[in-house]
Amino acid sequence: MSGGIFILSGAGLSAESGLKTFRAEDGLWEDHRVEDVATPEAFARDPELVQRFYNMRRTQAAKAEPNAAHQALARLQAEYDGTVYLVTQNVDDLLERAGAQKVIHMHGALKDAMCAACGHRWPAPMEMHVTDPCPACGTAATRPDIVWFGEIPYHMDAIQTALEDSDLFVAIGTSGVVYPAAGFGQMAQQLGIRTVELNLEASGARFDEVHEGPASRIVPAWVT
Ligand code: BV8
Repeated sequence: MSGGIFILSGAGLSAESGLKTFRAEDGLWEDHRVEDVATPEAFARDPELVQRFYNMRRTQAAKAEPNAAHQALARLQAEYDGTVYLVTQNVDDLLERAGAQKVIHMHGALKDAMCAACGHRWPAPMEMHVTDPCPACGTAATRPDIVWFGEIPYHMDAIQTALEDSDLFVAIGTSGVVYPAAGFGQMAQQLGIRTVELNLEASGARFDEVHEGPASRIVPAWVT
């Protein structure tokens, strides 16, 4: 059995499926910086504005199709004779829809809803409103099951274990700006793991190997 392959993906993996990245030239939504909308403070201040932002993202993600990069990663996970850990910062479900069996969504997922009062989770409807009562406790405190800036990412223990089980770390389509995800490459290097970047343009972070180009071309090429 070969060693694990730890694959961290960011918005660049889904860019060619038509889903905007965070730091694209505009990177704004309804004149709001994403960082100003994806926060608990924004939700407390104007919950319907935040719900509208995620309703738009959820609708866009549902209309998007997995691209060749998602498909190549799902194939790798199915065919590799070791474990392929697909750790994603993305909240879309394109890897799952490409056939990936296990995806670690460290920043949550658009397809899930959560109750801010009792923590109950359920499949999110396409359109969510904060007045929607929680199916478990009935409180009108519905929120997207998304990790906002200032909140603790999900599955951090599983991610640490996956890194320690891997002998290759690959970062795909991520600018390496947001922590703790941005620190995983350095953790890999400290563990003596070989690190590879696949990105439209090199992010500038230190990797043993860098491949530049669109994910839909360079990910399938790298996987084969
Ligand atoms: C936490 C869900 C504590 C929401 C997201 C000061 C210094 C350091 C850190 C901080 C600081 N102040 C605050 C912090 C912490 C903060 C942070 O890092 N802030 C940044 C802005 C400095 N982090 C947090 O708050 C995190 N929580 O720290 O808790 C803690 C931590 C650990 C343990 C205990 C406690 C929570 C952060 C999560 C926020 N939620 N997403 C939503 O989606 O709406 S973050 C969101 O932005 C994404 O999930 C992703 O993580 C990030 C965007 O990054 P990318 O995915 O890389 O996208 P980006 O647009 O930046 O880049 C696109 C890339 O794609 C580019 O490289 C481009 O070249 C490439 N590309 C484009 N097209 C293509 C392509 N590549 C290939 N092919 C293409 N076609």
